[in-house]
Amino acid sequence: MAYTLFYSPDSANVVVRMALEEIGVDYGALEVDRRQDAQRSPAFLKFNPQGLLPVLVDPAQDEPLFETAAILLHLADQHAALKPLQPGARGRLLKWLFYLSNTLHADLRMLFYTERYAAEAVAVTALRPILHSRVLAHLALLDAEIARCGGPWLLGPAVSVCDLYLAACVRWSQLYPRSDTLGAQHVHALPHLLGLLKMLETRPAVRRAFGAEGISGPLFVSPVYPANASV
Ligand SMILES: N[C@@H](CCC(=O)N[C@@H](CS)C(=O)NCC(=O)O)C(=O)O
Repeated sequence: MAYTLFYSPDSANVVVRMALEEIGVDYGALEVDRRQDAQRSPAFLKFNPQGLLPVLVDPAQDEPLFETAAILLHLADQHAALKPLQPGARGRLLKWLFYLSNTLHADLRMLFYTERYAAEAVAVTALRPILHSRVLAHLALLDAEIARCGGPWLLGPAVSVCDLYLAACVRWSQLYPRSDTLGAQHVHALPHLLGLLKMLETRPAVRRAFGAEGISGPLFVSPVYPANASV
């Protein structure tokens, strides 16, 4: 039986969708309307009590999966795809996947939803530049890692789930929050990361994944807002 992906256009589900398209596995997709706050509806909270996207239902699992990195790792393991296959590289896959999830994505979430972390407007304004510097430092570290391991991908010669996650984070950093984004010049200053993003952007599976969410044009460097964006 096929997977079901719960999604909202350009939300973290697009990372999972890239993985599903790259693997070439059959899946269905159900939209959760964030404009109506449907991610907080009792019906959706049964799938993810955090009220966050993405959720992936795998009929072979006893519960729906949430957390982007967990879903990516599950898919990579199930299909022996989008990960280095040599046992000695397992640690590298895990450490960078967790880094993307609990450091880069977590700081981006603070940027996107700063008012949830700081009660007063003045604190929100003060926090944003700190978060911008943190995100830029993370991207610089990732750029250095691509160079260190010989590239062109984050884990070396083969594309992995980490590249999909990283590229989406770079995309969102240039789009959200709409009032205060990182400019594309920061990405242009990181040549190894830039090369990775440009390569990923041309992959048919990646374009299919974004296309399925109504997103076209440049995806990872100077991206444009999707007409159907929910945020
Ligand atoms: N830690 C979660 C974060 C997911 C997340 O931030 N999802 C956002 C969309 S990109 C969301 O559902 N936001 C709705 C909300 O916060 O109300 C993961 O890795 O899946």
